[in-house]
Amino acid sequence: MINQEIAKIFYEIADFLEMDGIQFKPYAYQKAAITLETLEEDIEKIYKQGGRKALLEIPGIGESMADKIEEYLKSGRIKYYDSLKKRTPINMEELIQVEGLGPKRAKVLYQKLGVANLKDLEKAAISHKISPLFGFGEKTEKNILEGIEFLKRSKGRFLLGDILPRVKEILEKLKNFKEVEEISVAGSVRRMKETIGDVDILVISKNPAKVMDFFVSQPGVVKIWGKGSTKSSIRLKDGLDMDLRVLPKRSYGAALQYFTGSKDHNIALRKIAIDKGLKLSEYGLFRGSKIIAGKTEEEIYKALGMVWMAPELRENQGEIEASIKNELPKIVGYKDVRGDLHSHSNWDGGTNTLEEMAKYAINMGYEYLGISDHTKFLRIEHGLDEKKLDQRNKKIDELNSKSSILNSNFRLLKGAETNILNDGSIDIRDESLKKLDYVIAGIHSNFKMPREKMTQRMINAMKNKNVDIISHPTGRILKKRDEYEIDFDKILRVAKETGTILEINASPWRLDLDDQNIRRAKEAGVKMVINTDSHHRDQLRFMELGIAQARRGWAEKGDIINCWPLEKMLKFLK
Ligand code: DGT
Ligand code: CA
Ligand code: CA
Repeated sequence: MINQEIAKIFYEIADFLEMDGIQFKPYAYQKAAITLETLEEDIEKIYKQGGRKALLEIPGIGESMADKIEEYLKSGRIKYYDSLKKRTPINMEELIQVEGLGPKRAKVLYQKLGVANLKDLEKAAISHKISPLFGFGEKTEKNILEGIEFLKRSKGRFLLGDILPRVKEILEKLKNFKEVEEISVAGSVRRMKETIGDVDILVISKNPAKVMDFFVSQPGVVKIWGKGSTKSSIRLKDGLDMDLRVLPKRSYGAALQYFTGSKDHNIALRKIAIDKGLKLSEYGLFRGSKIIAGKTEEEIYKALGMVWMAPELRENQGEIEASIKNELPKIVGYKDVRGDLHSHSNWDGGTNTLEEMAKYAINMGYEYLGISDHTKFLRIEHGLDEKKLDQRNKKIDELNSKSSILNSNFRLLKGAETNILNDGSIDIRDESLKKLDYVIAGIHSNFKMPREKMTQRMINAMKNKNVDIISHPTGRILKKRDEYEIDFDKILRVAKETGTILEINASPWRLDLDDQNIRRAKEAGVKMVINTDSHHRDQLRFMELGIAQARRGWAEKGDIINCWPLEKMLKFLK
């Protein structure tokens, strides 16, 4: 989508400006980029229908941003960006992906060593040219090398959050194509895995050739790996591959089961079939040459002595055994979440007002929305001090009391996302925290502490009577930063003791806790909350990604406090 293209350029402009030490302006570009990235509607369509005026009506888009969007829609380029890029011709996007390397450091490396891309950077680090530079040192050089290694490991995989909207779009298009009778996504996308290698799509059609023609002629296709009557593969502009298979009706369920995977799940399933004297393949379940199941997934699992299970569970992590014993968990459903406890308003530099956030949440069918603005340690993000927090609370009370503004069955909750300082203390006074409906605490600095210190830091925070929730508990950033070193078992024990809730952060860049840790938390009897960490109202839609991870971690409604009735949840938080 063109929204994404422009957002990407805005992010880069922000980085170039930050590189030159320019204040505030980068932030405006980042904000506009987030807005574009999360906008539901196509910006080109908005512009065509409402012109420049419609652009200016979008929150976060001012005159200068509207100019640039207009320019890009008309000419396919933004001259301002071109001029910045010409002055410092480096691959900024690639370089700052490396953890610990920001735009300012990238500039130094370019000026001193001519580092323009990731390859140059790796060469410079390996030959120890970076450590002697002023402000860098051996530790930084080592961190850069580690960062590059991390990037290499996650290369070629895409974020589920980036892929899912695109998959939905193409499925919709194919569904409306008259030769398509039935369609489903399979593979890791159907299992809602946090990162995706390629997209697998299955179709029933009597006219495969027409479907294939339609598929390979999608906009954005840069390469056709193969085109046949049963399978075609394409590559899209940004390197994402999609496979499409056309199948006969009688084996659609078998194919769906097979291509949903995971591979490990399939291998275990095939063994069970063999033990029963059967043969399982993507064409069906066979006894000798006779097909005994294949039309639906349900009948295949049933014929194998099992009950059907959600794709999110299919990782061969015990789900097969549980299914045979009919002891599968009743995992949380996509509609079970009643509200979101982690969102940021414009009080702390987020994009939207309290009212705008609330209205969006009401539209999503929520009973409540928790506003958890940043507190003072994060000054760059306008973290609130005690006084400002009080003012914001007053405003929330006002909104709640006026049913003309908000729907009377809906409530805004007063929260904050506080910072856990190095010693585990919280960056804002207890008296302030006591006035809130709930308190989130998270680590936003000093990620590279030794394991024991980091564990103690978090334990100290959990022991604070006012802290209810730990946000993004392991600190990972997908494709960018590993979890910090922490004794997670110990964290779970203390969380259980203190009644602290661990967050399943649904932001597509985090998804933290991950499925494995969710499972461990559940087994330890620790309660969790699925939160989006929205800095823009449209990001409230990330909830789906968090729920998916909860499902992958076998979590049930009882494990997730924002699936509970509001009163019960608030009581638990107190
Ligand atoms: P990805 O694309 O890396 O995110 O992960 P998947 O799970 O989508 O894997 P992909 O696209 O290679 O294959 C789709 C499904 O096809 C996979 O989940 C299970 C099935 N499959 C692929 N290769 C094998 C195999 O060698 N044996 C079995 N039993 N199934 C396989
Ligand atoms: Ca795949
Ligand atoms: Ca594939």
